[in-house]
Amino acid sequence: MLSYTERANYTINETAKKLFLLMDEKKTNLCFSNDAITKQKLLTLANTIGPEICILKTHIDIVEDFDQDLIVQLHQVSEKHNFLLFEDRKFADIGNTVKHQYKHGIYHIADWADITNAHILPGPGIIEGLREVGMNQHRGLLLLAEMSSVGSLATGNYTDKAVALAETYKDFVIGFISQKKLSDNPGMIHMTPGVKMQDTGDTLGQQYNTPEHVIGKKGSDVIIVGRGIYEAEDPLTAAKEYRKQGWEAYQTYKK
Ligand code: S5P
Repeated sequence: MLSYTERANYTINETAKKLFLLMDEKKTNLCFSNDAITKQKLLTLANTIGPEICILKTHIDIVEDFDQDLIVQLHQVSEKHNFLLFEDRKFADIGNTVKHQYKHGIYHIADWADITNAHILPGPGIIEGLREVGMNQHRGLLLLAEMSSVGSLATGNYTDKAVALAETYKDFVIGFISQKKLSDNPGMIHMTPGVKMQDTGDTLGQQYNTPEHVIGKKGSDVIIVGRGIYEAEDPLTAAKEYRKQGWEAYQTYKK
């Protein structure tokens, strides 16, 4: 297997290149899922966990006191600690609608999120719509090829279709949300949610695996961790541990 830096040569997408280089430079393949519902909590967590991560993932529409200043500050924190911003919007509509959802409304996601993601349920038009907006701003898109939850319908043919679509639109699609490595193209990045060291799941269908399982055994690239970090007694110590385990797992897997 190649290093993340070597893999940067296999993608033409600027955000993907930046991410691969950043991961090696900072020695982290940890994405923190910052699911805070207040501006202050979100920013405090971003500042605390920032030094440990390559990506900060948000659900911007759950923040009760959202305002434009949050975006300004989030951007500043991302520059200070050198990580990318990923808005976990999970677009799912026809091309023309997602184009507006990505660019307009109150969140203007395309203006600040380096990465966003989409379901492929509507077919290629959803990628084309997002691409019309995102390519001009050098953004990257992840396709939801698999999900971590019990009974997910994103399996088999559906998952294969996501891999094929990613190849067709590889100037904009940078990889997948998946539970394992799906593509043999080294330029595609696999990010895996459902990662926690202690629990095996929650009461609403979430299923957890360890960093070692996800990266070391399943060949994913980036671990996405939410409650494992922000509900820990000491979030920074927890983040350091996930970072260490995720990083070591890739170094072993790569050999
Ligand atoms: O299949 C998925 C895809 C995603 S993006 N399963 C997920 O859990 N996610 C997201 O990852 C989910 O929306 C949440 O923000 C995060 C997992 O959070 P945790 O607290 O369970 O680690």
